[in-house]
Amino acid sequence: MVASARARERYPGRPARTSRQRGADGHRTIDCDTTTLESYEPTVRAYAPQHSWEQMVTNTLSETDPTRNALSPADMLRLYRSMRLIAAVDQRINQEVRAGTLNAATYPVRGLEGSCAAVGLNLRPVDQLVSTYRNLGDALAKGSSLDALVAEIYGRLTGASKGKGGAMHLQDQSVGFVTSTGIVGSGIPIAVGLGVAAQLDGSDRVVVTTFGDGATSIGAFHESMNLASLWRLPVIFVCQNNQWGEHTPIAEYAASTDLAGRAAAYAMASARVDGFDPIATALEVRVAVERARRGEGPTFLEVVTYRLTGHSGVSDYSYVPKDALARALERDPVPTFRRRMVEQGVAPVAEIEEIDSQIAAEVDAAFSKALEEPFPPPSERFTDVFADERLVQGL
Ligand SMILES: Cc1ncc(C[n+]2csc(CCOP(=O)(O)OP(=O)(O)O)c2C)c(N)n1
Ligand SMILES: [Mg+2]
Repeated sequence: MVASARARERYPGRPARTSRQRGADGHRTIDCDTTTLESYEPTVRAYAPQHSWEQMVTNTLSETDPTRNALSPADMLRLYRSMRLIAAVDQRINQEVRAGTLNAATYPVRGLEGSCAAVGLNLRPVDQLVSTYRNLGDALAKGSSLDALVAEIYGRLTGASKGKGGAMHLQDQSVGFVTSTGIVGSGIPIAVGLGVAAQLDGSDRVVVTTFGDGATSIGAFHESMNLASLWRLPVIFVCQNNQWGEHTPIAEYAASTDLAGRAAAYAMASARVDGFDPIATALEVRVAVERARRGEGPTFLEVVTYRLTGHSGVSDYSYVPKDALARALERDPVPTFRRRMVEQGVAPVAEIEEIDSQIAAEVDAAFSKALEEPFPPPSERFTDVFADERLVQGL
């Protein structure tokens, strides 16, 4: 059996790409299936290489896209609720860290609330999400249990990982929030592996991986993009471009700041979208999810935002130019979206206020409860650490 036929038998869900034949002159030629190739056309939708984040944001598709308000009021309220929850938990964590009452490695998500909520809005529990250390918004938007998440951050036994993962390694398998990783770019190949599994299962699960702008300069990013496009995997690469990799601005570490454009090298569909606009982002994510579910392969989304805080915990960020930060803060996603919903009459102000106070109460309750929970006992120290526990027990 020739290799391509064998591959098709083993991986029935994978679309055929090319078959190789010997040409009349004895050289190898490639016989392409043109219908397949047509749908491989990269569709980089809206980008222009820019170095200023404001230019990047204002040049996005969302500014001109006639569908930019095409979300139902119910979906807008779901988006707002999710954003508000993310912001409330993020603020509370920062407050506790600053007060010295929470000792954990935390990474603020202020500025990312809309883009995280936009991803969550379009995924089902069976769909999977792989995140980074900056994982709080992803975890909550994917539907992680608030109590289990807060208990995990405090290292308690009732945490989603029995207190052994902590803030940096949040996960909640019950809602498809598969894992978070601390090594820049390392979640990306994990998501591609999950995409292979979804394809081999013949399921319509989609996998989303989120990562920072810095991760696009990591080798694993490029290997993953190539394989995902080659095998047309149901994976969506969501790059949260906050313009900074730790203390270094993007233009100082990336030869090209045109991140969406990188997808073209792998013949992958891509779009750049204003991440401070949750509606525009949700619509782009929706297109990508629908493509993936239809078996049309991966999409790269560059979600342009700005880091509104320090890199980690409550760290100093005096190195961030004051004027750029001030302009970005004018578009702080939660208050901006709230104002927009009120102006457009999406819901009465009283209903929005009710959401705000409900969330404040839920967050208070989760933080109080976590402090009452026990720490894991010493007998738990080796469980769930290795697949084969005999390795650590010396058996
Ligand atoms: C492979 C690797 N190199 C360096 C680090 C240290 N480090 C942690 S976060 C970070 C910045 C990454 O920036 P980006 O990918 O843009 O994500 P952001 O923190 O801005 O969300 C770096 C360099 C790491 N964790 N892993
Ligand atoms: Mg970054």
